This record gives sequence, structure tokens and C-alpha cells, in this order.
Amino acid sequence: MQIGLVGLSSSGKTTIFKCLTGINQTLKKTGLDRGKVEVGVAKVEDPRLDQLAKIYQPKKIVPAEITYFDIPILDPTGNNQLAISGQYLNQLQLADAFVQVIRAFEDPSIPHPEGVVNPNRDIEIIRAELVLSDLLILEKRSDKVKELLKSSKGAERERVMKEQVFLENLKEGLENETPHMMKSLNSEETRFIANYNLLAAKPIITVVNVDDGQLEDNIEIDLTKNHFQELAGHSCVIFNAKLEAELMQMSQTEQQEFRETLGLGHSCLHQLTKATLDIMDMGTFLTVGSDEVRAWLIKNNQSAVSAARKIHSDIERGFIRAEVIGYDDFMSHGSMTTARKQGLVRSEGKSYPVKDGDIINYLFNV
Ligand SMILES: Nc1nc2c(ncn2[C@@H]2O[C@H](COP(=O)(O)OP(=O)(O)O)[C@@H](O)[C@H]2O)c(=O)[nH]1
Ligand SMILES: [Mg+2]
Repeated sequence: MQIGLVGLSSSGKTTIFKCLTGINQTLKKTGLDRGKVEVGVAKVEDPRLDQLAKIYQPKKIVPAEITYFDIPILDPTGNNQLAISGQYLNQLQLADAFVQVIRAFEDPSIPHPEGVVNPNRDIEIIRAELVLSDLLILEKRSDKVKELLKSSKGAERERVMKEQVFLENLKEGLENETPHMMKSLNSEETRFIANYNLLAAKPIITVVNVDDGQLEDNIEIDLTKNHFQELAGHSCVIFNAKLEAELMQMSQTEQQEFRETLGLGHSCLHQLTKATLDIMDMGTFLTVGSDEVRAWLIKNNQSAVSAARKIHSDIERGFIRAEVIGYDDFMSHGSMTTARKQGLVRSEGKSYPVKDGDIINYLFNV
């Protein structure tokens, strides 16, 4: 899973990226990293792994990982041209979802590219940029469809004609910022739209980057205008990225103390990885043993056999059955032997929908 960080320059993207991926570089005063896409991996905090490790004393504890990239896409280009193009567009299209970083903090020493701080305007700017580049994607597809129409016949020609009408409606909807028909897509249209890989149709998590004093304030963020997000999903988290980055430099104990003293909630890493899993409808299943205790990313309710592929394609191919116990059930007994005796370890087949927190032992044959 890959998540793209987007936002105007000096909104705090790189600061957040470092909080997530732990790349320990000196935080710069201004966004001088213009032009470079950075890719890093965030380890999903999971207290269940620590508890299981106490029981199994494994050689390795391996948390699930989410890839984030920091893309300086909306940094001002100095000429009012479309900022998203070429390699940036390709990179953004690779994302499964976006984290849009919206600046709410005031700091006269860090100029805002638009002059003044205004979170709702920035949300609009980002949305407009995404929609603009989507229109270009649709324009290109329209040209292609016109070509296809010349050469296609029969049922294929009918399909192409349907797509042409769909494209025109979609473009009109996007131009007028009312892609309402998105709500009633039929299966064919759903396939069309999946192929276009539109940016505005990806799920989006909004980070409102605030200053200390603002944490308690009510910052009114308006996410309602984004019609696509009603369908693709959106969520919102609020924290002070700069402070989070400073806390990241401290030891675990120190960090804990500071969080309590300052009345801060979970870390930026925790909040964002959680929001990412939630919006993608993903979770983790767990494997245990004396070698390693490990969390594996899955789509919630993914079939046991396809989840096995995460570990190894041999397990998927040679799948016999999965021995499954929920984390809470396991912990209430603290040992697999006892849980087994109590009949809590279930034997599940290929199509079993895997749940977050399932501890799985695959039996397979290759
Ligand atoms: N005061 C304050 N400064 C911040 C906050 N978040 C980021 N900054 C500062 O804003 C500047 C730009 O941040 P950066 O992460 O590079 O923004 P980017 O251009 O979006 O990547 C840096 O000097 C950060 O230290 C915040 O919450 N409060
Ligand atoms: Mg940056």
C-alpha cells in the first residue's frame, strides 16, 4: 500500500513524512527540498505485537509497514500553470490514497505561498489541482476513445460509444464540480472509472497542521464540497507536526512524559497509520512463533487463501487450512495449548474472511 502526502509548500509535509518514516535528517527551515519525491516506510504501531512477544520471546518482532511518499507537487511554480504533470502525475497515480496536509499554524518566519493562512482555501486549491489533472487524464482518454471508435465494430463499438458518453458526462461533472452521477455508477462505468485512475477519486485523509495554542481551538474545516470524497472516503486528523517531530527525537519514556504533561493524544505516526488503515478498510493478521511475531497487512475480510500470499505464494498454492484464533481469545488464555484445549482455535477453509487481530497458523503442502 502506498500513500502520497500532498499539500501546498510549507504546510508541513516533509515534517510529517519524517515523523512517519523516521528518516532522521535535520528539519529544514523552509521547503528547499523542492522537486524531489521521497519514499519511506512507516511501521504500524501495534501493542498486540508487544504482548505476543512477551509470551513467545521471538528472535524478531516485525510490524506491518505502510509506504508513504512525500511529493512536493503543489510547491509554487511561480507561474500559474498546472503543477501536476509528468513524473509527479505518475507518482500520484501510484498512490492508493492521499494524505493532504493543510496548514493552520501561523508563523511569520515561514511564509505561506498564498500570503495568508487559510485552511479552507488550501483545501480548495488542492482539490482544484487534482480535478484539473483528472480533466487532462479524461481528455487523453477521450482522444483514445475517438480513435477506437474508428476501428471497432459490433459489441465492441457499442461499448466504446457508451464509454464516450460516460467520459463526456464525467468531464462535465468535474468541470462544474458536481460529479454527482458518481453515486449511481453501473458495473461497466465502475470499470471505466477504475481504469482512469483519477486522483480526485482516491480516498483522502486531511491533516490539519496546527500550532500549540490552536490544539483546543475549533478550526472549522469544510470537507463537504468534495463530492468525490463522499464516495472514496475521507477522514480528518489534527496535530502539531513540528511538535510531533520534536517529540520523535526523544526517548520513548521522555516522549511519554511530554505527551502526558502537554495533554497530547497519540503520536502523529499512530494517528496517521490508523487513519490510513481505516480509510483503506485494512487491518492486520498476526503470526506467532519463537522465530518471529509478525503483523501482516490485509484488506479486512480478505479470504484466508489470498491473505496467505502475503507470507508466501507457496502457502497460497498449497493451502490446506488455516488455524485461527482471535487475539483477545488468545490473550485470555495466554497459551496456544490451553486455547486449543478450550476449542478456541478454529479450523478455517480457503474462503474464511480474515479479521483484524486474527492469529493464523497456515497448514499447507507444497
Ligand atoms: N510553527 C509551526 N511550524 C511548523 C509546523 N509544521 C511544520 N512547521 C515548519 O514549517 C516549515 C515547513 O515545513 P515542511 O515540513 O518542510 O513543509 P513542506 O514544504 O510542506 O514539506 C518547517 O520550518 C517546519 O519546521 C507547525 O505545526 N507549527
Ligand atoms: Mg517538503
